[in-house]
Amino acid sequence: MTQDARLVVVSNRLPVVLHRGRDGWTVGPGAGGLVSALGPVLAHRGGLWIGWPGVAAEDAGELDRAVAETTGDYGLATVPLGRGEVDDFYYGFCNGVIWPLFHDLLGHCDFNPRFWRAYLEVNRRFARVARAHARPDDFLWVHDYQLIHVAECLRSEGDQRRVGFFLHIPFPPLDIFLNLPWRAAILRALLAYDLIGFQTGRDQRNFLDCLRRLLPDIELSRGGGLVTARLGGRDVRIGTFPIGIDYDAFHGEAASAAVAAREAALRERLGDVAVLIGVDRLDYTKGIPERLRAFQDALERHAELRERVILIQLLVPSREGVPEYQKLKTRVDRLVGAINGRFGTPSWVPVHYLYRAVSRTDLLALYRVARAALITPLKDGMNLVAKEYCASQRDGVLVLSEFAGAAAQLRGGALLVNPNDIEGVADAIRGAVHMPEDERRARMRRMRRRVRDEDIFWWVDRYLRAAADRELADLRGPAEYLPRVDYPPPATEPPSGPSEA
Ligand code: GDG
Repeated sequence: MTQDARLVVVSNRLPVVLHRGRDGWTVGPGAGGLVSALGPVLAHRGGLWIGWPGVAAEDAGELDRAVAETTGDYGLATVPLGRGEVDDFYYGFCNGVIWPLFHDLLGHCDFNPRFWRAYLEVNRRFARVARAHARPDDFLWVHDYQLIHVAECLRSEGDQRRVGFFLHIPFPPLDIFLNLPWRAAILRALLAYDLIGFQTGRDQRNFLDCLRRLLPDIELSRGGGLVTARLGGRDVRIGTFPIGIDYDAFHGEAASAAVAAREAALRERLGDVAVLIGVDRLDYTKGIPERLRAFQDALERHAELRERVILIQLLVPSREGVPEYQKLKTRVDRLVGAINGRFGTPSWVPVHYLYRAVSRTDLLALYRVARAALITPLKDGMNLVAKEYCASQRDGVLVLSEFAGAAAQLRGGALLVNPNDIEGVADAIRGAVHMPEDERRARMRRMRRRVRDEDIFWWVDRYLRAAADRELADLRGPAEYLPRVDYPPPATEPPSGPSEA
């Protein structure tokens, strides 16, 4: 790829907001970090974004034409999906197989062979649309677990253009990966790319481990921050590219008058309490019940927190048609009710629970008002909320799961917790509430610097430089985060469980 090759982005969803009016569809530009980072690159080099518009083909009507005619800085092309495909490909394989498996949650997987066939068929369709629209010297950048097979589909048609892949979610360890009935096909499909990007050193290590153990003939070599895998005469480069946010946009908007007004109104209504926030899509990977149990334990064991703290838990509805997600919602509803019933008083409700999306202004006001953000996923590719909180705050505390990709970059300032350790998270909540202001500021300053320096534009630039074989020497990503185990234990460490004697 030359440095100025046209860029074609391929992702499951197109970055558009759709509205169906009486006169048909109106299509507006989408918001979000990926769009704001890739938009200027696409506009500058000329480019195209290919994806599913988010409406089943049977309901789409004139949608494809409306999307194609949308004039922006770059082109859009749609991949139509029928209702059955949305069920089997999107809900079935993507969200019922790869999503849980890659988050180490084997018990949530439904390895239905029909889902696999739909996955292959839809990936083939994405590849066909890409071939129809892309020029031979374009660079194709395929995003995420929904589209692992696109490069292989292209190769099977004799297409040798350069294609890169970025995995937004974690890559699982070998023993988990081996459970996948289609493990060999998935591994081979990944090796059809020219560059594979992971969020963290952990994910890259897991992937390389799978390659080493399952493909003994593979040759791996390191250089300039990347690993090159050589197999069957092909080279595939592999690297760690932690995704960032549009720091300036968040930082600037968080300081705006509109957000300040919302924050002041919120503060006045909430009174003199320390506000903790949780902001998540409703998903079983996000550790929401575990977090609520930790909050409950904090109120139980640290009675001084009662009537002094509240938790505002924002849950954005997601994959609502899936029974798994409905069950989770019921569990969360019950836990919230139990905590409020057990600890609430006529003048104090411990958990404020919102089950909907809020506006960006309201989200930023929440970030601003919060003494601490509780970000405790069981596993997460990165977790952008952690970074957005840092960009919006001056003296808040970030309680962050060791298993969020963001831990590798934010370990210098966050209170890192194991989300399964209910008492440990409860103690971190207490620590956050009692932390002196100068320590809070110092920790937040360290994290903010990192989020600012390693923002979404840094991410795009590093990936595209790696794709163009340029200046690899400074490409090294953040070191993998692993908790430390002291041996022998320091004299002050309390025993962690009942003695076995
Ligand atoms: C995948 C990976 C990886 C949330 N509530 C509202 C709202 N949000 C926005 C946040 C944030 C985004 O949604 C959530 O991003 P995450 O990174 O936390 O999570 P996933 O959706 O699971 O994303 C993840 C990511 O891809 C990027 O690579 O970090 O690990 O799972 O931006 O701000 N936005 C508004 N209202 C809400 O109520 N406006």
